[in-house]
Amino acid sequence: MLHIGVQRYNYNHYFNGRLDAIRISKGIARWSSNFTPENAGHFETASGSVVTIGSGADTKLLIQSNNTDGSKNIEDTSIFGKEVTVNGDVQHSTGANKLGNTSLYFDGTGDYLHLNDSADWDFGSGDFTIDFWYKDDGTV
Ligand SMILES: [Ca+2]
Repeated sequence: MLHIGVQRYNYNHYFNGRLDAIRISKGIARWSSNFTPENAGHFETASGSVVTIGSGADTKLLIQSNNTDGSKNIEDTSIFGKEVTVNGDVQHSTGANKLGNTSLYFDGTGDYLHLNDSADWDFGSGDFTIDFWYKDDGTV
């Protein structure tokens, strides 16, 4: 399985902050040289919406946040459409969005996303890329 937002070892360290445009890619090293994030072809905004570029078969998971404030309707918009289960109250939230209307807010208490086990999470010895936007609301 894959959990996003919690340390799986003992389930008592939860992420407090925001994530946006979470993408897991297998079989491709997307960022192999210096780049400027806004212009790197990852996502771009057009006509007020988020446009995904490069969401082909290499993209095994893509969780964007472009929803209404407070919505818990969190979806994998890769072509695989994996089921995303919300634990706690992970939700789309306005106020600190990076791409689209919202980002995913994790309040630091019991919040994480669950995805079922998949061979897509086993990277083996090949190339892979995990990328996302991140804003920490907690204290270390
Ligand atoms: Ca919570």
